[in-house]
Amino acid sequence: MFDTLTDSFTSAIKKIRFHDDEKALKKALTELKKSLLKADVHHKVVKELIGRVEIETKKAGIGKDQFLDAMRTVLYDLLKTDGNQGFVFAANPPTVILMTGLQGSGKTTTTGKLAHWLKEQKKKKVLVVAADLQRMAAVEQLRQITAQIGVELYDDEATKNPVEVVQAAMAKAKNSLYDVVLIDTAGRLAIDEELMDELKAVRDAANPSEIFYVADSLTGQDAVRTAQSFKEQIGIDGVILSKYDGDSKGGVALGIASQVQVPLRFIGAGEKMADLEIFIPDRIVNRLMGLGDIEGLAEKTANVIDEKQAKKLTQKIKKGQFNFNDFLEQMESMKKLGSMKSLMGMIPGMGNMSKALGDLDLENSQEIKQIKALVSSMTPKERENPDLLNNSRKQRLAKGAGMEQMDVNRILKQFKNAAKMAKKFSGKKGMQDLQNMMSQMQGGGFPR
Ligand SMILES: Nc1nc2c(ncn2[C@@H]2O[C@H](COP(=O)(O)OP(=O)(O)O)[C@@H](O)[C@H]2O)c(=O)[nH]1
Ligand SMILES: [Mg+2]
Repeated sequence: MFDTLTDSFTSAIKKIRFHDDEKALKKALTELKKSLLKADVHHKVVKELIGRVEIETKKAGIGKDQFLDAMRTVLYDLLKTDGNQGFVFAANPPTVILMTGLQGSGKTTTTGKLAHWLKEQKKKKVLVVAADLQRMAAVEQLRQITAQIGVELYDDEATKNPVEVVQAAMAKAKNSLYDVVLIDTAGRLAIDEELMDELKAVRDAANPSEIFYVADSLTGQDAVRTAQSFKEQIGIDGVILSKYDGDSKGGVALGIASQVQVPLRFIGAGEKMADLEIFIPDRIVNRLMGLGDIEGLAEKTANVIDEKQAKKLTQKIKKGQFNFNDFLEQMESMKKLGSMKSLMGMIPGMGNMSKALGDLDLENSQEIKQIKALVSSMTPKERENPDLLNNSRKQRLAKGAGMEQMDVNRILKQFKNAAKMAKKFSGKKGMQDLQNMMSQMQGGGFPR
């Protein structure tokens, strides 16, 4: 999901050696600056980031580890803005969220995604409220979305007054003990007084726990400006960036929180209901630096397999026991997880590969089919411990899966490396190990 940004950071990191001089630092920073600007990060944000990384690195002594540390600290400060992070439940349910934004920004879709996320990941009872009565099709769109995800909708086509709808919906939510109420509102193509007046009336009727602003990331800096106006006029507590999968360069995600001074809470990257990711600054920092996000991956997986299984899996990864049986199981569940691109970015060491594998179609990819064919012909014991495979077994497996023995060796080796890497980075010492490894690599890529 953050390919462009991650590329910018990882290639800057590679430019600095374990011990290095000011010239190298300058060179790395200049390059980082260029690529961030190219990715559409606002120039003031870039300036601030580069300046602080330079100061912090010099303070600690120029070298790869210090550079990494400085970047991590500065990025974290940049992304972490005062206010709630992720999704916060109100002390007294229901938690009421008012969804706002311009027309076409992705409010209705995002309301559906958020409802889906709350239902599947947090096991909450959610009521979605259709308070966009401006467009004829708006209620119908929400009806289809909520039916698809199996979440209840409150709508009332007898009235054109969103305030009435919201009042009735709130009464229902309280009586029927809903955990969360998500209110989808009308937008306009641009900010106007009428819209703001309607929103204020709806806001006062709903008395929301939080107001989310949905910003279309494809509109770049415009998204930042409109978010600022919404903040001034009705007050917003969080931003959700939508359409992050589009060909936007992604830079807006880096600057929006610090520019608007409101935390970025979620990112929507795709048209499917599962394509919503929670934005937690310290996890994102790791991903931006190409270090993956084991925690996020485990959570996302828990959405599809159950929580116990996900814990077991994390434990297995930590102990280096992740095997081909787990792999097959994961492949099956991953189909339900939304876009491959965002998943790959969460796997340590795989960030670089996410571009290549980004549009991989799990069901139809030749490579995955081969791996599956290969794994299916192994005995359960062999899947647990591929080291049991001797040459003649490998040869037979290759034949069975329609490949050369060379391919079998390659797949086994890749798998072993991936499992090793995952283990390494999932432990408490993971980040330290990674830094050490990167310093030793001196500009090389991750070993495959
Ligand atoms: N590719 C992509 N399309 C999105 C995303 N979010 C919303 N859309 C599309 O953007 C269009 C407008 O979305 P909608 O939710 O109706 O916007 P609203 O007017 O703010 O309610 C629809 O065609 C959605 O499918 C996203 O994250 N990725
Ligand atoms: Mg809408």
